[in-house]
Amino acid sequence: EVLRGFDLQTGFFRFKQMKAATNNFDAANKLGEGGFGAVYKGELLDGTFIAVKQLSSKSKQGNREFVNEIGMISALQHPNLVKLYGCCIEGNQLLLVYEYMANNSLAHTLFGPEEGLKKLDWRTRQKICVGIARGLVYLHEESALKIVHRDIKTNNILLDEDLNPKISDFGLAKLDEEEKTHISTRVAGTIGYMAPEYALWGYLTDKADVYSFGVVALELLSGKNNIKYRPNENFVCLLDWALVLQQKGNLMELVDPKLGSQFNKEEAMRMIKVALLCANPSPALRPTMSAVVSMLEGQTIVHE
Ligand code: ACK
Repeated sequence: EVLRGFDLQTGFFRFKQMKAATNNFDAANKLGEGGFGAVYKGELLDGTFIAVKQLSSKSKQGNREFVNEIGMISALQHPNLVKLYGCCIEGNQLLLVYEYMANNSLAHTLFGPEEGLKKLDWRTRQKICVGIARGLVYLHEESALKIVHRDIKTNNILLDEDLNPKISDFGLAKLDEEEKTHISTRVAGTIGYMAPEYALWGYLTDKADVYSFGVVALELLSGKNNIKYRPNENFVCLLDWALVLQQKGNLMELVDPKLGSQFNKEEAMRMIKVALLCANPSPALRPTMSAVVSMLEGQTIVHE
């Protein structure tokens, strides 16, 4: 696949072309701000849409993560991971060029304007949930690198034109060591999605991603943001509320009322139970992502 602006000789995109593709990084083409800086929509001369991520700060940390991201992503290929077309390093400019994801992030669609949420019927939410899980199976178990993403959240799940989910933002990804454990020197992640052992002690294993996935699955099911949703002053987050409902035997109350009656109760219950297993405070008790996929697909019975 040859893309305009891509220099086959050097393997890099040319800055001039990226400037042209994004209309000189026009504010009107800005898709949003990510952890690294602004992301712009661009169009190559052959009509291919791209998303161009521009590193904003020249901080060492940022640069290191940026280069880390290039190395990581270019080695990864999976239908549930955002595809990296290439990068551009010219002067002090650092750009990452990705495939354009027409439906923005899952956070945008799930928590944004009402029209966004309308697209997310029950089947679509199931498809998104399993897709994210498959992307994580690939990262944790199938890719040669064995990667822990460290920052799985609805903002980092992008949706393509058919609402297929793809995991993005690998800047924080860390190589999973032999033992599948890693004591991190710097905790990076997002409050509301971070596993407790990682947030408190920097103890990082692939089970930290499993926890974050559990939170995302719960958000998908309820249409509510984990930290912004407070049913009343006794609860700090959606997850707390879910645990109370579990004890009361009222788990179905979690299902997004906007789904009306279009969802399948058995499937919804399975998704909630899997989400709660994943969000177990003890990492050892969380399932692996491949176990999650088989539970979501109904191949394995979910025990509480
Ligand atoms: O929720 P959003 O609209 O979707 O806002 C964020 C923003 O840029 C910062 O990350 C959007 N974004 C990131 N990568 C892409 C991409 N490949 N295609 C489309 N939008 C993207 C994201």
